[in-house]
Amino acid sequence: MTLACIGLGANLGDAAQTLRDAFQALAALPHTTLRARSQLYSTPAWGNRDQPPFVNAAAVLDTALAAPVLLDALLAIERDFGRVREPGLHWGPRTLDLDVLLYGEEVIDLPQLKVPHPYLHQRAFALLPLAEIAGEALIPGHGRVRNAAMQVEACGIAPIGG
Ligand code: PH2
Ligand code: MG
Ligand code: MG
Repeated sequence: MTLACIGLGANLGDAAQTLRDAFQALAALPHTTLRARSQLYSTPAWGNRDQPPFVNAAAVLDTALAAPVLLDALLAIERDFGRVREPGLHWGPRTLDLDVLLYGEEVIDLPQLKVPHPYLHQRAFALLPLAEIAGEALIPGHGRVRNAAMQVEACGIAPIGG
């Protein structure tokens, strides 16, 4: 079993309700236990700023699924929640985004999956929720989640409850 940290995000439709439902979908994954879930956070859009603010959160899973299998399961959940990927639109709005942020302390470099998530250590919208439930987790090459969370600019990010 491996502790995998998942980032959740949404900024289309009822994003907060989508994330609550997505936690349940994560808990229902085969060979997987949902160990912890963060509060929901309202976050300004990062990267492509010309889009609505996001709701973000994080989950810790204890899973026997290999990382690529876990990724496929997350993409299937995204599709179940109505995510349509627009070719060529990077960092655009989405009904649900589920990212593998950490997979134990493994470094994974596959075409479809890079772990740790390449931008995790720069992204307050991912680090703040994760620090709430997995502050001690190690981001290979970047130290502990808690320390990384204290070093990023967290302007405009606010917890909005469960
Ligand atoms: N996801 C992105 C790009 N920008 N900004 C916020 N606040 N939250 C996100 O989840 C997010 C983003 C691409 O995955
Ligand atoms: Mg993402
Ligand atoms: Mg994604």
